Amino acid sequence: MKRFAGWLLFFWGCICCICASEISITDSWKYKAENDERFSSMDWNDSDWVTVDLPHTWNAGDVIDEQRGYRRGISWYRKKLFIPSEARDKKITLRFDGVASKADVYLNGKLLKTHLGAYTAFGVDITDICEVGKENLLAVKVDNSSSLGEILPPVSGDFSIFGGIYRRVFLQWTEKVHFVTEPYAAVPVRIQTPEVSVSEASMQIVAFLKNDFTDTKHVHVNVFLCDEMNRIVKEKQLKLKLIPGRKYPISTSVGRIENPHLWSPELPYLYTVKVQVCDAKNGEMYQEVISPVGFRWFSVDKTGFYLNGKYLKLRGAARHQDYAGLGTAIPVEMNRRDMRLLKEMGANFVRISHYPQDPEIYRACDELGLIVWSEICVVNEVRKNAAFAHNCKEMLKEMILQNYNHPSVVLWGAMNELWDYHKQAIALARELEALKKELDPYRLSCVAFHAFTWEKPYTQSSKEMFSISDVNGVNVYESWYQGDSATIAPMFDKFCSYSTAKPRFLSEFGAGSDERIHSYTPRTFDFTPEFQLDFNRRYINEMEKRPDYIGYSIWNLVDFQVDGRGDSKPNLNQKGMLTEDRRKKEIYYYCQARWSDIPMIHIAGADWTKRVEICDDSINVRKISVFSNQKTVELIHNGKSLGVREVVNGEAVFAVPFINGENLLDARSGALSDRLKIQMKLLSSRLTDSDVLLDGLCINLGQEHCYFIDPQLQEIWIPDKPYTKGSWGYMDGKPFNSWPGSSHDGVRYGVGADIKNTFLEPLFQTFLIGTTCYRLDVPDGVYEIGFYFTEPFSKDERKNIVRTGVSAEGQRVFDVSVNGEKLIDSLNLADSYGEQTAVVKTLVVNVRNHEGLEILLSPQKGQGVISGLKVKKIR
Ligand code: GCB
Repeated sequence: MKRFAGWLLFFWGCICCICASEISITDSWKYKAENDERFSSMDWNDSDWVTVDLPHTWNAGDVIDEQRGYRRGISWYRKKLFIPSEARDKKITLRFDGVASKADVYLNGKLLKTHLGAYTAFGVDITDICEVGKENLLAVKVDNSSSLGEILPPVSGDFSIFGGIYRRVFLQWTEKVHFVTEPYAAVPVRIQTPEVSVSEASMQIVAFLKNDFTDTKHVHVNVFLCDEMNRIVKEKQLKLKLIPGRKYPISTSVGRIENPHLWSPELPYLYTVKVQVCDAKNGEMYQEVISPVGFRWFSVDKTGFYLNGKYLKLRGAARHQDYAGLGTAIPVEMNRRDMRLLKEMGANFVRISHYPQDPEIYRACDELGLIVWSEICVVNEVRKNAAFAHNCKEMLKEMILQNYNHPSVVLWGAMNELWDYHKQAIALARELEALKKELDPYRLSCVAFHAFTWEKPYTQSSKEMFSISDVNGVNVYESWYQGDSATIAPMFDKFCSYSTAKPRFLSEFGAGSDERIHSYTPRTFDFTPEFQLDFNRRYINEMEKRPDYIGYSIWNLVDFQVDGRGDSKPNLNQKGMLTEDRRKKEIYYYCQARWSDIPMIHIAGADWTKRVEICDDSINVRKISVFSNQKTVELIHNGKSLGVREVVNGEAVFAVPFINGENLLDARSGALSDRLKIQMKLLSSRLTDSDVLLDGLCINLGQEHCYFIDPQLQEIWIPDKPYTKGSWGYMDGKPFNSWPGSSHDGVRYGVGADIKNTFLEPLFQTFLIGTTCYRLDVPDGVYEIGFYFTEPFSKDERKNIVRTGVSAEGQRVFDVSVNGEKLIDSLNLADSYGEQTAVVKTLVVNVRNHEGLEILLSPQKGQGVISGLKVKKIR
């Protein structure tokens, strides 16, 4: 025990240091992707197990990598755990910040805890089992099987559940007089700020103290509230007599704090509360708890959200927690970085969804000034059994009690998009609501509804669901999964007519994008960043006009992995404003221009700097947006000013006369500037013009309005067109580029399938179907022709013979000939290569007598399909 040196400010620094009694145990774990109950035993030989460091998930590459599959099941971890002698005679605990989804924790062969739930922390008391000053054997059985969904949320969801010990683990010890954190790994001391105004605030602390010594202890509990300069603002002392084995509730306030510095997104002022428990006789300190505290008050009604008495429109995004290549096992700093990126975008809000996330996220929100909606993962469905309801409640308790002290947290959520408001679902919603209010009466409760469910006939059950929480969120995807730009605003109105009594929040809206696909005429579900911008622009414009929605949150800050999702990058939800490896998409800059006060300027198109376009003129006029939060911007193109334009809603649009070759764009506003170099290759539509075919003409068949960039070869695949004389195109058949009826009830990009053997899905997912003749009026010479094929439909899909153009037996067989010569005989893509597999065939053809290139796909069974053509003149 260390001696408590008194109340002097001078000693703060020392006190913080002496209280370090926590070790992060991240290195040298042994891992095995198998299940055998004997793995818990101390003498099991794990020398042939893989050595891993935490955080770790066994699914890091699974979801994205088509070879591996998404393993859901049981794995074991083992760790030799040395407990330092400093921990002798102390209360010793292990804290797991997150294990997905079920953990059985054994120490020295004994099962000490089973924890259910992938997204909340838990503690394991090892005091009586562990051997201090020695090595102990920690073994953890981890399970992320889908069957857990029967009793544990989420039953299902549009995100992958990465198995593993994917957050940090700590070995902690305290004196035997200590604050109680179990059973929910709660904050040791709860801080409440029930009354806050500009002139004064109150603060109370609520905790339980326990004496695990065998004799009675007299203690002083010293509470200090310090400002940012570490000056004591308030202090208080309690005197307690602690009988062994009992839990003592503490609830005390520190008196009125005059003229408090308020916490807000503009100025997230944080005080520090220090609570020390010291022996009354000798001043020795048993435990010190340090926690940030922010003073703010908020209220909400149908006119909006008010923070510290001022109207504040909540603007931000939701966040999933995985990262490219790492899955959910990300270094803790990456959590903070995500929040910083969100803040730098000008957001004041984050929906931590659909589950509680790393403690660092909440800390970062406190410090950066982001208002938090945090929810547990009751997504889509509620199982009707008692265990499910119990586990939901446990999870809610953990989320609230672990994150109680964060001033950033304003809204507690429990449910997202239930499909069916059955009796048990409504009962659970009510119970969770009551629990939220019981545990934390100072915050708002919220729920997110799905358009499909509330659009169903307005039944008594939906009426009930709308009446439960303080704030009703709605997830709207008009003009993405369904509807179009004209149905967005009516949908918002409609929700108002359903949720009449409660404040409303647009809790989700979003469109996917892929930096490899671009268009000047973006359309729903084409995955172009241009459509993502168009979509978000419409929603944001609408939301900014509507005080009846207290806020709006874009889905999602980041692209995230979803096993089985068939977008242009399979197994990924691409609605992020950042890519999965956190590169900024154009939409990020757009929001920054609209939301942030920090001066910025950005020329849109940074991910589209290499362009190939058909243009029979020497100048190709294209619109370019400049995003800025300044009043006006000037754009200079190859040294010539295109004028100064007013910035409207974060954007000024210029018509840029692109020339063949390099186009240097220079945007300026006062001292701000941004530069972008766009390499534009203008192709003549007349194939007789000399250079059209020298670098190769890459045509993305089936695609009508998008350009696709192969990031490795830097080839630009241009959209296709019907044939015109002197040029190229399909003579018959039809382009297939979108398809209603995906697993997400919307349209897909082409077939929306994970095409094996390639990363260039957008090239293979769209195709020509039923085409028998494709013509290119090329001049005489020797040509290399690349044919890009795939059987685009799965076996099941081919049962629909009309839609998929197969024969009555589900077959597709065709010949390919060029200029009358059969070069590929009886091509049966599904049988020879497997369905949805990329096949590239390259042939060399000599064109003579001005015959051009005539490619025939002659069907034997069903209709021919072809996804791409690359034609290059080699001689
Ligand atoms: C939703 C869900 C979310 C999905 C999103 C989408 O409504 O709440 O989990 O990821 O739609 O992108 O489809």
